[in-house]
Amino acid sequence: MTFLVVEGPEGAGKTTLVRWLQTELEAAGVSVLTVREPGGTPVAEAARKLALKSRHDMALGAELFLVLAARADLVERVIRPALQAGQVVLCDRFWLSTLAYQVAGRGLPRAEVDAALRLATGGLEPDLTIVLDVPVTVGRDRQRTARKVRDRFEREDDAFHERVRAAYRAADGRGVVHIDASQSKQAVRQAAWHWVAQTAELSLRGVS
Ligand code: Z5A
Repeated sequence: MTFLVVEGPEGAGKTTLVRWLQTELEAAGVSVLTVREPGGTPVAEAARKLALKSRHDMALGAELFLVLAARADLVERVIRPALQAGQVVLCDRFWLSTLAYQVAGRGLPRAEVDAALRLATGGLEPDLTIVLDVPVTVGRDRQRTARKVRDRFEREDDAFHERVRAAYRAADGRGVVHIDASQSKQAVRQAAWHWVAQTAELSLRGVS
């Protein structure tokens, strides 16, 4: 059982990479479950809709608890059962997103958010977190080209997105690796596969 996460600011190429990794892992005979946050259960999808699309102003704590409610439901009802069944779980965003957006971006206090995160996840930690890094302007341009409809976060100013990016760039700890995602898709895939293959292999052999 291996829990893999892809993280990074808007337009970094997370979804593109997650789709490619799923295809490659399946081609290698690995049973993969792919999810994206916030979302993945009826309750989490309802929370996502409010957190991303609500037209009403909301308290910062309300936004935090929406993303954490989504995570708690996804972890308990989908991620843990899949890991226990021996699947590899591939997740588009996880707890680093909360530290980047709600702590660095919104300014909520780290210690309290850490405690809430532990409660929401039951302490579940990814085996590997790939952090994709792109300059804010590059991410924006990619989204514009992809004609993505902007959500509450994407409508924030550059200063907000620079804080988010800086938090990602500063992220470290167990299983966290960084990839320069302003490179070609091919180069990003190659770098990511190096880490994924290493992590999945170790785990499959029962070493990690
Ligand atoms: N949020 C939060 O606040 N707190 C939390 O705890 C969590 C989430 C979990 C979810 O957004 C929002 O929820 C997020 C933070 C908040 N909002 N923001 N910002 P989402 O799921 O709707 O969207 P996203 O995660 O930000 O995805 P994105 O902006 O669509 O970006 P992406 O997935 O990283 O990029 P992509 O869709 O793979 O690629 C975008 C385009 O770039 C596409 O046309 C690709 O073909 C192209 N691309 C990808 N890679 C490359 C390379 N290497 N070169 C050139 N072009 C590329």
